[in-house]
Amino acid sequence: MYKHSLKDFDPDILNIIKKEQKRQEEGLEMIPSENFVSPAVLEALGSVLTNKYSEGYVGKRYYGGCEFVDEVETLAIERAKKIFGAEHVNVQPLSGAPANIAVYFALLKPGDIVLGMDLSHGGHLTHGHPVTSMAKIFNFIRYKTDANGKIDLDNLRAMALEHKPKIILVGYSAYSREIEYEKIKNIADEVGAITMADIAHIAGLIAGGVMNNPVPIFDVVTTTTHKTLRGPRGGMIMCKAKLAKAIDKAVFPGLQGGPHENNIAAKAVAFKEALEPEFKEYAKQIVANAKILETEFLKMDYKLCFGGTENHLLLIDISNKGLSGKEAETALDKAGITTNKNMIPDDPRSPMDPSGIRLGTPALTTRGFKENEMLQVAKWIDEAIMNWKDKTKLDDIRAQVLELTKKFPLYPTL
Ligand code: DSN
Repeated sequence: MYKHSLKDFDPDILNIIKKEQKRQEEGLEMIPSENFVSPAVLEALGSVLTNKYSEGYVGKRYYGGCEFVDEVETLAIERAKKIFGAEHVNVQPLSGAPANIAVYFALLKPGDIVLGMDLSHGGHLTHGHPVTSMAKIFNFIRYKTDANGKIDLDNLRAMALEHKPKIILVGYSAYSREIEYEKIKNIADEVGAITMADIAHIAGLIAGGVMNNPVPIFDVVTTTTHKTLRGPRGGMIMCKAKLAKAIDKAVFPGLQGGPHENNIAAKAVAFKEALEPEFKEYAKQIVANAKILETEFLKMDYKLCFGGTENHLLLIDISNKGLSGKEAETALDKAGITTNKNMIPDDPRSPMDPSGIRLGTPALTTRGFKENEMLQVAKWIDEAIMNWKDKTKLDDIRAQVLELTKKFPLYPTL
């Protein structure tokens, strides 16, 4: 029998995990797609469910011994249905990209047209960026935000009428505004398109009731489970019952093999957490915290793409501050604040050295940060950006960040 623990057997890996935990504890995590899962989610992830093969679906597996993973997967599905009001749920996608790819293969033929948002305007690579393999198979036409930084529905309608897409795709990675699903559904109906929303970034805000829910309206909705939804790394597809068979077949056997049942158990735990009343408070606070950043950055003459935020994230064009997104990301890292450099709409610079930074509030809100802390965070971000070449200043901010984070511990020490 196994006797060794990580501590005894592999101190190298344990030490790296400890360093990463320290980094997470001692810094301000502001990448909008990241979050901190609960110890209960971690426990499910690290469970013996990882040992089990279970190709197929509940009650229809290609392996024996699936009675308990069937129970796990059923709970995950039922809880997701309850949160989002979905007719059908597939919890097997390994992450957001495979979820989107599965939908394309389920519902499209090679060459079919998808109308999706341009990456630099807040879309996602898997929404048809030319570097992706999907762009070699399907025909993605990309729409953009207008001069005011909003999605212009008249333009979207005109594009839909012109291109007659098979799918109209909404849901974004950097766009910070609410989405008018009903109106988009009407456009899709006019041209006979399938409606698809990728709610990876905002799933937790929808679960918490602070953003519009496309699930009852749209044909198919994909998400990751590890962003605002605060579960393990993973994906999920929700759809109307009429599409269930095609979606399930596209996930398995079309794209994936054995589902990761430890991950699915952790999704189920996160979904249970999302059904608790406290999760509504959490979601509300995420948006309130983002609003504080919006107000403070506007006061300090930062250019907010899309005019501001109605969700958990802000995309900031920092070209008027005399540095690039990459330089800002590096300076903020040195100050103990983790963000990511990001393209702004029609960015004249390159993806590895763009004009913007993207930041968000889900992880800090999990830590317990509220309005007062966010005011301080906005101040530190500005100080780091304005003093990006000054090592002493950045060290000084980092020391202050450390003091604040000590008051908001995350996990027991390893
Ligand atoms: N990488 C994710 C994000 O940061 O938004 C999306 O896939």
